[in-house]
Amino acid sequence: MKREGLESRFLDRNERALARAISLIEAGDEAGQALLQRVRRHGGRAQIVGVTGSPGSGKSTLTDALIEVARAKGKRVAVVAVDPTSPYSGGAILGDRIRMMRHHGDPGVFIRSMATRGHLGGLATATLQVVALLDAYGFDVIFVETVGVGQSEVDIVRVADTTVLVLTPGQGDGVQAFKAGIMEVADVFVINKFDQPGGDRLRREIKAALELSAWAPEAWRPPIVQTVASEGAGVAELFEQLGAHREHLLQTGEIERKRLERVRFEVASLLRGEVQRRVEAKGAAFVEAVLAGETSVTAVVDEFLGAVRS
Ligand SMILES: Nc1nc2c(ncn2[C@@H]2O[C@H](COP(=O)(O)OP(=O)(O)OP(=O)(O)O)[C@@H](O)[C@H]2O)c(=O)[nH]1
Ligand SMILES: [Mg+2]
Repeated sequence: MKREGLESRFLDRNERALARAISLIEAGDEAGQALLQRVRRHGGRAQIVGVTGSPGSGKSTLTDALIEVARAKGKRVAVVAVDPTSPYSGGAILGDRIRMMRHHGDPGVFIRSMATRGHLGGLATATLQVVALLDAYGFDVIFVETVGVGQSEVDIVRVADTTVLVLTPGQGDGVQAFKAGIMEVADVFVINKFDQPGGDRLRREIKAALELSAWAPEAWRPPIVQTVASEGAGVAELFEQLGAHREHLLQTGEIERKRLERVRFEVASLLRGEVQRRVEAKGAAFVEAVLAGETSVTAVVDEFLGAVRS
């Protein structure tokens, strides 16, 4: 009875119902999963944009500026700021919230910070499920801000429709990006803080790196956009490039593949979390048996999978 109420309020685009639904997902509550199952089919229209880059590169400032451009075009925008560094929302998230406060009261803008709580599959699964909710709710653009450090955060970016990699001049950032293997997932490169020295050089470095790849004729060639997010410079062009990439995804049919990939990733990360939990719950006996040569790791896994199946 109560659940049905939540569902219909959610589908009526009641913001408090949305906030409640997200809290249920974050807490790993069954009711959240049930709601998501029922509303998911309403999704599939939003453009999901991952915004990643080193700490302090200007991701939040840029996202905030993008909200402005998107709103001027009548788009409904949601932002999910993922903080993998702390299990509780820390100072950085608070800073983001305050910065984006000017959108408070605008029903076309929804901003949410995420941190790990009760969710079984960890932050990655919870984030994807929240994104699925926001999509079903009816936002046109969903920004997911993550710091490009940990592997799982990179993974979230891998399953966005469009991934924006924010780099800054003068920090050997380009080289760092190569190391993290994140260069390959970027659909749009942003050189933010272009008001600082070294922007042109970074641009040349990225260009040279891109030229090393063999591009199929119909492939999307990642553009390089230079911005001064704190002044809004270059942000309109960035927004245009996001639109161009979406157009490309629609024309090639890639958009559908991305959508399938997200669900696949959601299942995989939830499964990973569940397996981890069960292995930990199993105790130490099997470890001792492996160490004593009484059994093998593969035998333990077989036995374990058997137990999961039953
Ligand atoms: N000079 C200059 N400063 C900028 C620019 N964009 C952002 N900043 C400043 O850089 C600092 C960090 O910006 P944020 O937007 O918080 O960066 P972030 O990448 O979201 O940071 P984390 O979420 O902590 O990883 C802030 O003090 C911004 O005002 C820019 O284009 N030029
Ligand atoms: Mg930020």
